[in-house]
Amino acid sequence: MSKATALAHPNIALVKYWGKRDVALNLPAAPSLSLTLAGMETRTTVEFDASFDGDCAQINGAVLRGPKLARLSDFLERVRLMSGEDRFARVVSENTFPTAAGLASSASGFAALAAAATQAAGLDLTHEEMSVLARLGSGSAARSILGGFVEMRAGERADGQDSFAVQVADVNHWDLRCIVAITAEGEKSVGSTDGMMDTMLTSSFYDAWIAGVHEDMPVARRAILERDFMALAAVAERSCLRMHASAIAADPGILYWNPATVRLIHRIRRARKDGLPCFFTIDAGPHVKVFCEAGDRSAVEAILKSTEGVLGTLSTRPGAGISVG
Ligand code: 2P0
Repeated sequence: MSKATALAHPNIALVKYWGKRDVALNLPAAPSLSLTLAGMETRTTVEFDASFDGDCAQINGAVLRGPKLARLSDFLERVRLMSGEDRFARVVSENTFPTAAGLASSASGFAALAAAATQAAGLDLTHEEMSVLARLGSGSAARSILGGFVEMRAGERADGQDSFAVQVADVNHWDLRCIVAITAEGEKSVGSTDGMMDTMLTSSFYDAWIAGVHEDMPVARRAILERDFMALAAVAERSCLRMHASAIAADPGILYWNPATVRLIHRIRRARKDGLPCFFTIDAGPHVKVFCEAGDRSAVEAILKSTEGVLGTLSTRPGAGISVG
């Protein structure tokens, strides 16, 4: 078979990934922990054909060029080396959510690409091998290979073969909701890869941030396994704010938030104080993701929708890992 289609979901980190121990291999400096989300998805078709004279790709109908095409082509080259496939590929990908705006499109994008490209090239990889491959495209993509609650291992080996994602709890473990409040249109000003690199090289808070991640991981893992919402709220907000603090302390400082982002932080904390169990997290963009239990979804949505500067909301729930076909 030289053509295959795969589906992948984004994931939202509860303990964030922000820093690499090896830039070329995309090896994270510390572990991270995420929830894979149904309700947003990437569907990608890869076709290898002898008539193509180069790799080509489109995402949501737009033709990819320049550095973005080069990043995708480098990834396909790895698949060609692994499989012996020597033809170029055409990649057609659709996201059901805004691309490159802090909604983890590179996570679901490279997870779906890894699954579709390996299938089209005739490879049969384990989830671990698929996660290692997806990581080479984008660090967070390694987590989207699996469903439910997922831990990314930083690993220690220089070749990165021990740096892959493992499942902590499956998609049915805890019926949480994650409501995304969209607070801006268009692509963010500083991409994750660049923002992370600037933080590593120039932030005086970077070492303290990484040290804190190692403490947060067992706390978050236990909160998930025991379904302790308030414990998860505390560790997830702490991880989010410390990650952003490390970026803000870069030189020049990187600030992903807009006024609506800050407004939402205050509203969510106030709602929690008033008795509604919910917490926020924010990635490399201005949107705010709010977690709650299934029964509190409409109350949380009402708060988000009534906040000035919120352009819309997306409701998501625990999702499955990659699927092919
Ligand atoms: C995360 N983010 O854990 C963190 C929180 C953004 C903020 O993983 O350079 O696009 O491709 O490895 O995967 C975004 O980082 O970066 C990310 P690369 P990626 O979800």
